[in-house]
Amino acid sequence: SFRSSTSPCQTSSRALAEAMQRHLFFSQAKSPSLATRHDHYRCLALAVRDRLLHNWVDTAETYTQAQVRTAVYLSAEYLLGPHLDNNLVNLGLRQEAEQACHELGLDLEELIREEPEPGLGNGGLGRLAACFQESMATLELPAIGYGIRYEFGIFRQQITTQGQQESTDSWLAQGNPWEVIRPEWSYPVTIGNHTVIGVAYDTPILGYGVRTTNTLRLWAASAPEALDFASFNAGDYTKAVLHKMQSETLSKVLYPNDEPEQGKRLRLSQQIFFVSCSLQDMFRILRGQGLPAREFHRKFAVQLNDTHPAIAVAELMRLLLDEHRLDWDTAWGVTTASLSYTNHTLLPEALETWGIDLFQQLLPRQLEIIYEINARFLRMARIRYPGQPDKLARLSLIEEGPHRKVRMANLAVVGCHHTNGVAELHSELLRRHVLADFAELWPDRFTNVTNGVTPRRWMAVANPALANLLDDVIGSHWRRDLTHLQALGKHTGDDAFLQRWRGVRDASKQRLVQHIHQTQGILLDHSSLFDVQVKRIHEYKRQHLAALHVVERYLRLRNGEDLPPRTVIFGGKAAPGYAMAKLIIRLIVGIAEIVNMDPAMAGRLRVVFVPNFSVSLGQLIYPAVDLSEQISTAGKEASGTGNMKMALNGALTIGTLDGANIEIRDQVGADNFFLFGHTAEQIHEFDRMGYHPMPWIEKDPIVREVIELIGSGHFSEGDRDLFHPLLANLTSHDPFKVMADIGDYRQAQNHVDACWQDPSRWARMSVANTMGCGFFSSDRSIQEYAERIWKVAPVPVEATT
Ligand code: 26Y
Repeated sequence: SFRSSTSPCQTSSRALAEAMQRHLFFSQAKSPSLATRHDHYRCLALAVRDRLLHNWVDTAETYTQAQVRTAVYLSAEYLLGPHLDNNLVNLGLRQEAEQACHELGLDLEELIREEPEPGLGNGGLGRLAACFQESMATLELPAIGYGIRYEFGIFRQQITTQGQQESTDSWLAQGNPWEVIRPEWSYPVTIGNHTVIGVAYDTPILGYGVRTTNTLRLWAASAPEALDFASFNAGDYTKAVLHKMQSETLSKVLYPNDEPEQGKRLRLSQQIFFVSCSLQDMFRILRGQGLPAREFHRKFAVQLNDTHPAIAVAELMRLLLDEHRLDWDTAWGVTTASLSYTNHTLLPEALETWGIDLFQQLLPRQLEIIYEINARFLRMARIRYPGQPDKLARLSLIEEGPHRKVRMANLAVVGCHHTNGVAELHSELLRRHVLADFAELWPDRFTNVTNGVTPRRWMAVANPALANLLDDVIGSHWRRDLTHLQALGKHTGDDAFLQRWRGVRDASKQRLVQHIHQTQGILLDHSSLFDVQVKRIHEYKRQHLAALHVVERYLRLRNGEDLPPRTVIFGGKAAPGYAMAKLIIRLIVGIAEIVNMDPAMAGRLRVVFVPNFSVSLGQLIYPAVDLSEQISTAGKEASGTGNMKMALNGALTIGTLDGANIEIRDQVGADNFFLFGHTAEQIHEFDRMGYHPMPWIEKDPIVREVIELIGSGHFSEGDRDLFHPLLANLTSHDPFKVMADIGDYRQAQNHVDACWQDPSRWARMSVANTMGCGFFSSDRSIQEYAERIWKVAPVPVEATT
């Protein structure tokens, strides 16, 4: 049969090498002498794709035959990272690929680096969606991910002396071997007086060690007509293609912000575009299985990744009412039984709202439905809370005032059967503050599902040396059940093991040293303590707190103090319009410049800003971290997931009692965690009583010296004005309480230095971190969603083709 060339018995390295050669000719249309490295990458990718197709097709077939209940993830972002290495690991083909490349005189690692990563997300929320897709497949859950196929993902960041420079990310420029276009599955979406067509592009999501290969279906926007012939014939060529261009703009680019911008027409259009296509696709699947629309909620459990897809509440109602002709009560029953909502932020200013005028223009029917949902909801709430207009005003889906707005979080809570936060503290604060009125009304709707990360990408792929060591010591089962890491407990007293542990960590650090040397020309000392903060740049994440501490160390070293050698590494993108975040980058770059030039700092202190932090760079950096900086103002970071990736790979955390840090500390033990800072409760009290940073600054001579030095232009070529906005903010308002925490942070850092001086103690603490992190697998998170919220069960995939 035509499939015989890719049957599983021929996945040997020889067969893989031959498949690559075949693809060079039949897919790339090249002779070996003309082949570029990218050609070779594509040949390998296509050969791997051939080998996963059976599983992918069998999975679809199984799901269709078995009429299974399906989890649907709706997310505006998927920060997938490169596919090749992950797919090799999940297929169990990593070694064969290495051998095949060797036989062809190629270097697998080099080919892996050729893949442009699909950066279809901003940060934590998008990466979580990607980890969740992989875990759902690994747990053999019938699942579909839906999103947007942005032609341009998150911008590329360059760092100059001027700070961050952005350029476009053309990840599709050389084609994408991992997607399959499905022109037969396309749907119209009407926005204002335009209709846009969404076309499906499917990407396989491979489970680890199972046949299950689920689908991530991303929508690309296209125009119903390529040309307006009336305009064309009249000679107006621009007008003839205008509508096509406008339509395609919809999936052109990812918004590079992780906080909402008011009133962006294109962003609201993107949301309805991908939500409507996805829901129409689900009705198509439902119909294919011979099920009526009123059974929608029995077939699908739909998770909303934050409020970006919350318009689904109104759009699902519209489809049920207008297209499928259900009555209101039946439609509402189906909608609320189908949808559930995850919140990812506590910052009240980050809750999405849309101006009524814009909504009316773009989505008049959906607005009408929202008004009706609100009227019925408030009628019920008025009976529950008679004579409490303030409460009703807070519950309302509409924010009143001169500019009325639709509150998407309220719409999501009202239209969903469950609302969850992403870490214990976050869920607690949601119930107590942000969504308190709703939690009082419907306590049973609120729950917590603590985030997790996939151990395949973040350990097996990113840290093969550690994976090998674990396999030797505790067996290989940790890849499927991360709680097996507990078994490391038996080996913490074993010196030979600890020696190997340190060897693994050292090798990861050397790998990073080599990369930074090659890309930035800075030579780092791998034996120094690697102190790392990589994440989006935000004031609440407090990169400036870490930067001020670096300046303090610089001063102390200049004063002759003897501190253990440190390398402080920063990385992360700032939203292009976020001036303060960009200024923080300039401060770090300015400090790095001075510190790294100063002969007195040689061998003692190095500061690096790694440009363009990404999933691929994360895979390189996380395994090399000794000290993980998780220093957000308590009560601001919903969860964090980088904190998990670092601890899992053996880093020790210096952190506040915020987000999942609290649970990490519980799991790894307080002795193995450097805690500092005020609690969320205390921070809340500051805000209630009126906070001022000045008293904290007055009693801290060191911080005064640090601020003065920065203000003197020492890190800005004598420019005393450059950092003024930052310093003025810290000394007058300090909204994120940097000054209240910096003294305690210093103490914790001193404790870090002391522990680092005892290498075997540090190694034991490092092992304790990996050992304790079994809980933070996204498999565990997904199991919780599946059992408690979705009621979706595993369906193993049989070989059918
Ligand atoms: C409204 C739009 C511009 C927007 C786009 C992206 C708003 C927010 C975001 C992204 C938010 C985000 O990444 N939140 C993070 O989610 C992670 C996964 O749950 C958490 O670990 C992390 O604490 C939280 O900041």
